[in-house]
Amino acid sequence: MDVLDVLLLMAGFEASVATVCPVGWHRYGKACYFVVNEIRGWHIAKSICAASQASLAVPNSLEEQTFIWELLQWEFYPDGPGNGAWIGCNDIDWEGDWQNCPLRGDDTNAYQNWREGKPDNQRGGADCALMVNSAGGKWGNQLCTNPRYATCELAIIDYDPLFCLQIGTHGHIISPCLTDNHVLMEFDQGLESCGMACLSHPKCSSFNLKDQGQGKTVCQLNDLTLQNAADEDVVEIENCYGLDL
Ligand SMILES: [Ca+2]
Ligand SMILES: [Ca+2]
Repeated sequence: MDVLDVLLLMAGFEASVATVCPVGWHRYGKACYFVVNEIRGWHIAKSICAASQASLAVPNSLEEQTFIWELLQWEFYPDGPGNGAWIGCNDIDWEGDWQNCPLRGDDTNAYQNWREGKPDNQRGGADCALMVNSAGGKWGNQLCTNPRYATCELAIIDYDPLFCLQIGTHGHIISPCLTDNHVLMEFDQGLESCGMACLSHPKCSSFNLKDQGQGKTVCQLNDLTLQNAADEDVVEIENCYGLDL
């Protein structure tokens, strides 16, 4: 066989399921985001997120801020999220002690995006932060009871995927590829990026890496799972399952 066929499977299918975003959520980096498309007070919005084991989103970088803001723009195209969308920053417990976000002027280098003059303590209790539509997403603070949209953030379990590679006595990887009719997509990628692509694809449960020669590999993402395989094809190697086709 001049084509090196490799079968790679993530360790534990349940673990890999937990690392993809639920339907309707949007992946960015190591988190999934969901727009609460109804106007609610900050505490209710927080509990809506909590119902999905998520928290109100906290932008921790310019890139994350931009992603969340563009998601809101997309969700509420073309006018944006009305009077704004709650984020997780608040000084509910102690006036001026902003949880999850630094206070304006904080010198820790933690990301902040307060609009001019914010946060303040207008009307004696503007304890919850939001992305302000009219300020291009910069943060303001308002009464927590104000009805606003919101964005939830769900961290993805961060683990190093473990791959099963069956190595023959000659040192080559000998596992055969999965059947072609389970391929979701294919593209040129190396081992690590192919595995990461599979992790971030909601339907990917396994992948092939085909050696095309001259150092080139093709990555195929598959939707084949153990449920699709005949019992006699499944092999278990320590913590990993593979398909012995
Ligand atoms: Ca965040
Ligand atoms: Ca306050």
